[in-house]
Amino acid sequence: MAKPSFFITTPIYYVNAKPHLGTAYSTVLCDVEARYRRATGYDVKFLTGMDEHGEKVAEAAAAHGMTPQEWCDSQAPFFKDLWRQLEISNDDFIRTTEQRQHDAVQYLWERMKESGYLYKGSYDGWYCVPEETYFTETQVTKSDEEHHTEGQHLCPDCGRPLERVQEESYFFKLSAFQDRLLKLYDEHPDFVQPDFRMNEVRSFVEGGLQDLSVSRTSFDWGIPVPFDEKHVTYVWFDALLNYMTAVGYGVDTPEAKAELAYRWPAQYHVVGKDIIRFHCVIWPAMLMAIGEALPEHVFAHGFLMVRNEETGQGEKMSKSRGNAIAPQDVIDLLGVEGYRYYFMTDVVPGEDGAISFSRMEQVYNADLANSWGNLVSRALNMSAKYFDGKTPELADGWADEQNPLREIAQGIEGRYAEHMDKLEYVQAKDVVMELVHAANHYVEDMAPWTVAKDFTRIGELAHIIANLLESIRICAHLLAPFMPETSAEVLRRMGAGDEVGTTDLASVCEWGRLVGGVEVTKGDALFPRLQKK
Ligand code: ME8
Repeated sequence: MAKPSFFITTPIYYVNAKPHLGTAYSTVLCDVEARYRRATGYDVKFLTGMDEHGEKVAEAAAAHGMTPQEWCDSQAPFFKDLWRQLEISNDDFIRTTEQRQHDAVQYLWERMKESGYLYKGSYDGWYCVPEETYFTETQVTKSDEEHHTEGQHLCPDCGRPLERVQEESYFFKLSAFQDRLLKLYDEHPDFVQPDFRMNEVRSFVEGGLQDLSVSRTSFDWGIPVPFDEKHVTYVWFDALLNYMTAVGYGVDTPEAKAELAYRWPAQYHVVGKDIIRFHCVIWPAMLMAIGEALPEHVFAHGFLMVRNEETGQGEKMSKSRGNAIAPQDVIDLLGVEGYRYYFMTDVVPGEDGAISFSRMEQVYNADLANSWGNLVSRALNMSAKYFDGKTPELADGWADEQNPLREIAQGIEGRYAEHMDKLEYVQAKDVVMELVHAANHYVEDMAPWTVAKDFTRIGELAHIIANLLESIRICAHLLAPFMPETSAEVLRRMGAGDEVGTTDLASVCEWGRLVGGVEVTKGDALFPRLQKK
């Protein structure tokens, strides 16, 4: 039977700056889910990419003396290289300056025109370039005199000065969708996750919706409107469509139509809380207007903040505050796998997370060096030492015997999956670490080194080591979405390398699949302990 599709997307990032900890956070978050879904039998499409149009990117290009296209081309490698380094397993990388996006956006314009939800008018209001967002007079706040010229208009979201825009523009009749959006939220309460974000979206829509200007004439770095070439597409109208472009929207071939039917709607758009309105209000309304299916879920994660060690409070990361942390700084400290583990299991995805180097070291040492890494190394060393470089030979029925590890491992995949299905990675990690901790305690309780002194107890020793290795094998599979390379290495070291890349996680996690009498490799420490600097 064909595998079910699972289509998951990151936001496409503006190329005004290099990828940073925040953009990497969303991307790793999706990667973990994509890997988990592949392991549970889905045919995954994991999409990420770059948002290349708009004023912000055009300004960045000009500041570097390049054309916008040259600038975007020069930035693409920074994104692609960091994603490769962070083991991001995306299946596609879309750039909005590609021909496929140009064609899809022009196709969208034609469908919008037919829909009756498009009209020509003129926009007279405020625009925030850093956020690429329109604001009405009533939404903007006046600056306080201390920080800005009196009367200057500031962005209500980011606080930076706004630009006055007066131009001819096409409008999308967003105001016509209020009732339909509210009905969507009522009928699909999990459309926006986590649920407290849904309340935010709902009250925004209840407050009334304004029609949205979706083309620009005072500026030209965008996709031309096919029936009115002096207009270019508003960058968000362009950007949101990337999700459908990547699965064949607007392409008139049987293959593309089949791809679209198979892949769309997406199961998850993962975004930061800053762009919820675009994804939970504007995007579904656009899709309703053109009669396309809506994505199943939008998962909005919080923002990474830097913990101020003096106040204990999380602060916004910024170059001007001098507290920005570069991905490379964290990779240098924790390694790539430690990086992924830290951000994915110590920051609650829905909430803002205060991060710090001291917390990173603490989590790495406690969970990876002292618990997981230590367990693997002890068990493999003992197996090699007591069983001639191999896993113990297993007696028939060995796996049916009761022991505390088997008890925890039973049904573990189901408990873990309940959380992984909802991107609840902290809880999913707790499920796995319970077994890791229990296995470390088991080593102490069973004291295999004492048992090994008495050759009449060799059968007992084989059981102890087998129980440990079996727990490790299962944990390696469950940790693989977070730390793919380490898990693959652990499985290889214990002679279970053929299980790497499973697509049937539930059955490989059944207790009792350990293979006896195969060679083990001791290897170097997986997570050398970090010393306090
Ligand atoms: O908004 N913590 O692009 P963008 C966590 N092009 N995540 C963060 C973060 C932080 N401190 N800072 C940024 C855009 N992010 C549009 C998207 S999608 C059709 C178009 C992440 O480059 C988070 O996912 O400004 C946020 O939503 C995204 O980067 C914004 O990236």
